[in-house]
Parts: sequence; C-alpha cells; structure tokens
Amino acid sequence: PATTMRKNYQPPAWLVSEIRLEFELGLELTKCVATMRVERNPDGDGDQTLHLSGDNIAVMNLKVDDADAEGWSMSGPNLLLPLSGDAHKVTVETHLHPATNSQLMGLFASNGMLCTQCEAEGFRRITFFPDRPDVLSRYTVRMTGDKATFPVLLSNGNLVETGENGDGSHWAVWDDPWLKPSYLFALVAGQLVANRDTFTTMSGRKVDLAVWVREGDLERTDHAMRSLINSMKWDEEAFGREYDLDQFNIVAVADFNMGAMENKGLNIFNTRYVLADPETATDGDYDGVEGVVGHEYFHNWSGNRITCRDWFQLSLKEGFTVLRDQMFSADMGSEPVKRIEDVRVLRAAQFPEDSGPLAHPIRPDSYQEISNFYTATIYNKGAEVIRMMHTMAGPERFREGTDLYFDRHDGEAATCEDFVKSMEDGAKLDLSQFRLWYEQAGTPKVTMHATFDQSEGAVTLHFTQKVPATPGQPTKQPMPIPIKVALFDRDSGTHGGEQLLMVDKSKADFTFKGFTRPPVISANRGFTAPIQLDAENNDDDLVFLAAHDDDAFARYESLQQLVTRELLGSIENGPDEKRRGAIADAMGAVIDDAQIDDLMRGELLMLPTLTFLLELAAPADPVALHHARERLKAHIGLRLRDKLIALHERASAIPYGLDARARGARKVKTQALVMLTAADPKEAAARAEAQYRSATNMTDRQGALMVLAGIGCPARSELLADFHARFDGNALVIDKWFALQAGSLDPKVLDRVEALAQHADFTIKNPNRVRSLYMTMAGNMAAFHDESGRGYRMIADLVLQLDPLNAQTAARFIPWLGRWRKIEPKRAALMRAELERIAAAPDLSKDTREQVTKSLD
Ligand code: BAL
Ligand code: ZN
Repeated sequence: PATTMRKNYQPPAWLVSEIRLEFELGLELTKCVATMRVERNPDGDGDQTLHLSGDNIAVMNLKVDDADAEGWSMSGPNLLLPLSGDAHKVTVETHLHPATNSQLMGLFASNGMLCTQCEAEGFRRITFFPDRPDVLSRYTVRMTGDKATFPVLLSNGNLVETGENGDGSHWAVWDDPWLKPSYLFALVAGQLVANRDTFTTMSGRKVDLAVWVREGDLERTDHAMRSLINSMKWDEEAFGREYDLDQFNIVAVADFNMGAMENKGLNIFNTRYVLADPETATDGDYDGVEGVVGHEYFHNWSGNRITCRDWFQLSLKEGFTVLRDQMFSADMGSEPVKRIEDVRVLRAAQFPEDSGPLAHPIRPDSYQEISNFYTATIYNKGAEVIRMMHTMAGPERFREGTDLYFDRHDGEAATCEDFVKSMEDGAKLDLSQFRLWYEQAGTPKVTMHATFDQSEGAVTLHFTQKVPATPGQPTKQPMPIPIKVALFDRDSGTHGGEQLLMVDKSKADFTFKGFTRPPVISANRGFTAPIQLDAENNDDDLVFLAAHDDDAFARYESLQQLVTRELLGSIENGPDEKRRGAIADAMGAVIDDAQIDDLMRGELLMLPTLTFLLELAAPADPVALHHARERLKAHIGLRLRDKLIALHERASAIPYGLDARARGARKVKTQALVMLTAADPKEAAARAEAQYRSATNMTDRQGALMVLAGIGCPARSELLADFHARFDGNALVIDKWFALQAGSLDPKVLDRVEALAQHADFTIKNPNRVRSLYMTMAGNMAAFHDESGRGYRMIADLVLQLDPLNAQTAARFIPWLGRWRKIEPKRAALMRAELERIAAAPDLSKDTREQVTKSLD
C-alpha cells in the first residue's frame, strides 16, 4: 500500500466553498446527490484536474455547470475531472447501501437507523469529494425518507425547514453556517426519542440540547445530559469557549467503531458512552460517559472551529482535547485520583506502543492507513506533551497561550506548529527544543542519583536521560524534560517547597543547599513528564514517601515502585521477605489512614498493571509475572486479612449514591475482595456472593461477579447465569457478561472464550461485543499468553475472520501479537508465527496489512 508522507503536503488545487447534499433515504438503498461550488485555490499548484476521493462508490451521474460532464475518468476509487475555468458547479450522484456496510464507515445502518462516520476518510464512501481536512465548506443537507421508518432526521448545524411529501415520506433541511471539513459531516435518520434540555451560553444564546436514543433507553440519558451541560459551562469558565449554534444533538448508536465522534452540532456516540443508570452502569462507566461527552463537546473548539491541516496534525486536536477532558473530569471529581487514573492508562496503553514496532511520534511522519493512528500516542501522550506546557507556563500563562491559539487560528485548518507558536507567543515559553516532543517517538528513560556533601550541606541531583531508538529513528536528541521535585527532611517529614527542574541535556546536575543530612527525594511529582524515571530510591525512602509525601500522585507512585521492585525481583530471586512486609505494612497504613478518602485509598491499594510490569521486565514470561503478582496479593491479603474484612464491612454499610463518599466506598469494597481472593478464596467468595445478591447497583454487582468469575466456587455459574437472565436484551450489560468471563482469573478462560464465541448473543458484527470478548481476553495476560499459543491463535483467527467485515476493528488486535519482542523466546516465536499467518492471507485490508507488516519488521 502507498505511504503518505508528512513532508509531501501540498495545499489543495481546488476548494469547495459550498456543498448541498440531497439524500433519498433507505436502509437498503440511499441515493445521494451532491452539488458543489468548486473554486480554484489561489495557493494551489494550478492543477486543471479536480481530484475527488471515492471509496466503494460509483458515479451514477456527473454534471459540470448543469451539463453532462466530459473527459472525466476513474483513477482506482477516485474521480478525476478536468475543469477549464476557475469556478464551477459540480453535481455528482452516488448510490449507497447502508444495510450491508459492515465497515461502519460512511453511511451505515444500525438497529434500523441510518447514521454516518466520516473521520478520518469516510466521507468518500458517501460522495466524491476532496476528502481532506483542509478543504472547508459550507454544508446544506436535505434528506427525504419514509416517515414511519425515519421519523427523526438530523444533520449538522440548525434545522431550517421541514415538510411532508404527501406520500408517507417527509423531509428536512439542515444548514450549518460554520465552514467545516468533510470528516465532520453527519447524518442520522431513524426512530429515536430525545431527552431535551437547554443551556444558556455566557453571552445569552439559548441552545436546545437533545440526547437521542432508542425508545427503551430514554431513562438512561440523564447523566449524559448533565455531563453535556457541565461541559458547556466548564469550557466557558476554563477556556473562555462558547457554543456557537442554536442546537446541539447527541445520538447514541449501538454499532460504532469508535467511542464517539465530534461532528459539528451532531455528535454521534457509541451507546456505551451515553447510557448510564445505577442498575446497569458502573461508576467507571459514569466516568466514561462524563469524560467522552466532555471530550466530544470540547472538540467544538479544539477540532471543529480550528481543525487539522492534514492527518499528521491529528494530535493538534486529539492531544489537546484529551488534556481538556482530563482537566474537566478532574474538576468534576477528584484531581489527584484522575491524575493517577490517567497515568495508569498512559503506562498500560501508550508506553508499550512507544517501545514497540508501532511506535510513532505524536506528530507522525508517514502512514499507510490513517485509521491506525488513532492511538494512545496521538491521544494520551499528545495530552501529556501539552500538559508539560501547562506545567512550564503555569495556569494563567497557559490560558493566555490557548486564548491566543483560538483567536489566531479560528476558522482555519491548523498545524501542531501553529499551536506551539501560539503557546510561545501567548504563554511566553521558549519551545525551540521542546518541539522534539513532536518529532521523536519513544519514552525517555531518565535516571536520578543523589549525592550529599556534608561539609557544604549540599545535595546534588544527577540526572541522565536517554530516548530509546524507535522504528525509523535510530538516534535521538535529548529532550527538555520538566521534573518537579521536593526534598524531604527525614525526621520532620516535611520539605521546603516544590521545584521545577528542566533536564534538557543527556546529563544534568542540580544542587540544593542548606541540608544537615541527606533528604529523601520525591521526583516527577504529579507525573510532570511522561518518562520512565529510575530515581534510585532505596526501599526505606519509598516507604517514607508512601507515608509522608504530600503530593498524592507521588505517594501512590512510591508504593507502586516498591511493589514493582518486589515483583520484578521475585521473578529472579524469589520474594524479599523484608520488602513484602514493608509493602503489606504500607498498604495496612493506607487502609487505616483517616486523612485519605476512599477514592484515593482504592488507587493506593491497586497493584501495577501487568502490561506496565512487562515493559520493565522484558523480555519476560508474562504468566510468571502474573503468578508473582497473585502471590504478592495473597501475601498482602493474608497479612491484612482482618483489616480488609473490616474495610469491606465498613464500605458495605454506606448506601448507594453518586457522591464521592459512596463511590469511594464501592471502589474499596471490591478492591478489598480482590486482595482477599488471593489469600482466602473461600471467605472472598462468600463475601462476593453476598455482595452480588444484595447489590443495588452495577458497580457492586459487577465487582462481586468479577471476583466470583475467578474463583472455582459453586456460586460462580449460578450467578453468571443470573446476571445474564437479569439483563437479557441490554446489549451493554451483556457485553459486561462476556468481558467478565474473558477477563477472569479462571484457568479455563480460553475454553470459555471459545464457547462464548458460539453463544447466541455473540455477533462478530458488533464492535462492542467483539471487543468485550476478544479484546478482554487479549488483555488477560494469563490467558492470552497461555504457553500452548492458543490465545495467540484465537486472536489471529479472529483478525482473519473480522478483517473483511470491519478492517478498522480487526487491525486494533494486531498490537497484542506485535508485542512479541517483549516476551520470552518460546512464546515470542508463537506470536510471530501467528502474525506471519495473518500476513500470508490474501486481500488483507490496508489497515491490517500496515499493522502486521510493521509488527513483523
Ligand atoms: N475524532 C474521533 C473521536 C474522538 O477523538 O473524539
Ligand atoms: Zn477526540
């Protein structure tokens, strides 16, 4: 497949100032007539030929200035139309088949409704168009369809006209006054009901809000609506951004590749990020809805009003918008807990990507299939990079930078460089060297070593940094790395203030005076930089920081480091009794500490994820690592048995609510059971069974069933069956039922996944269902890395079956196999063999082909 290079960017030769789309809607056949006003771009290369992208569509009719077009040709899927003048009217008709569109890109049918997904390159599956984000047009959409099948007709912008045709069909016209790229086009038609509300913006504009769902789902939309209103208010307060249309619509769709999509004024969501009520959604699901509703709403400015010049700039909108949604969620809930969660995701999803065959900078240099670049690097590392600017500038200057960016580039298709320049000018930062964060892939490895000069009373921190080689980037330059530190006095447990150090060379030393004895160093507080830091703290220092650090993240981090050291060490040398004791004591202190809330307590009690540990241990035996982790859990569970039981009882007495106290209680309740499971499975099973049977909400019910699913006890199958029967017909909860089994500690997981794939409720056509079974299994280290290679085979079989139906979703499974270099040689060979089997298949999609080829290189 062809490779697109960032350095080859050329402005478009032709622009489209206006487009009118007329749809005759049908599930089997939808007819689309697009009428465009095309104009030669004065900044283009003067090409006389208009290049219109297409994908899986044919020209049914083509006119230029109302006359049959002449001289046009097809170049593969694309339409080439020679034009003589500087401006023309071009009309093209296409016929679409939504019901058989299993790729879920372009116009597709889901549960009897029609909807679209156009980012990144789906619009070309609807009509022929210069489908690139730097062509900004004014859209008018007219749709007509059978009123019974499609009572609701939605598109971008404002509804301007409706009418009846007198034959049982009706029509609507939507007009979007804001120029936009084609990837933000959307259309929805179907039987939907709305939860409606209004929001009055800071300048007094009244906006009609609606969350559209299928009839039975209406009672699960209040949280999404509340999240939307909170997002609109928050963006005004935190970034000065006001909404700019009279209407804002959210539609929930059951079959969707992504989490959600920020189409102008008409966000389309995966149902899992809209629907929530206490009975069917966990606290985590509530957070997911809030975060994604916020994310898509915030795109209205960071993405829509200012869009991307080309897809290499994807992190311009995604990294920035993830940071914005993280800040929003932190403000709505607990800032330190949110930070810990975000870092956990970064380490579990982005660090492995950054050190593997698919590593790429947050602004990539090339791609074959852009869908493969909606990655944790573009999104989450992209957010970390902008967060570092926030750290360096401080909140006020950061806001001056973003204000300038929004003012300067409103209405444009911008670049990452435009953002960086605005931050330099507005936030008064010198980012010349900092631009390396956009250019270089790989997680920097930083070491810190402290020395103490008694005679001078001086402490020196000696830093080194190394950015590892990544594909296509064998050598790297040192990055500017902002690291917050605090130097603690051992006796008083206090420090003299936090300092921000810039480590911008491969070696950098910083000296601090006024110490009578060596302090304990707390470094990368708040995780100021997305790096792997080895701070060379000894166990005593880590125990000290776990008890005393006033930075919540640093406190969590110290405990994580102590556990990580024990787990990695125990694989080589067996457990270290002293360290295990120190960990159990520290966890015990966490349980007892009345100063911390339960939400934070839940975080502190969590052990590092296996994916993160694997990063540090590679090449490793993941199953051995899993067992080491379970053994440590058992040790802690035994040592803290009484405390854990008391914690479970205390938390169980707190009634359901959405407030932090009740949410925290639910978090530690299941966390206590998880620790107890490894130590005393019988006690844990009895408690989990009681928790399940008395549960008033999904958090407790799912938590209990998760514990039971991993224990070979009689209640296991009875309660799994009860769960299925109780929620039969609720797709999102049945997804949980699949995931609970595929992710469980049960040694027979692979047998169960095989059986579940034959279950009447399993369908390969629904991405949520596929992910709930197979993505969960791939992330279940003990199962996926079964030494027989069966887990690898099952994922490869899935990819081969799914690829022709839904290439985007299929390609997402390749990175699990692509991590073979991190795994011990025997398993690595089996993983490679499966990648080779996939690579040998004829007619692989561009998506999967790119990922497989890169993973084998
Ligand atoms: N733009 C794709 C979905 C999202 O990041 O919001
Ligand atoms: Zn986004």
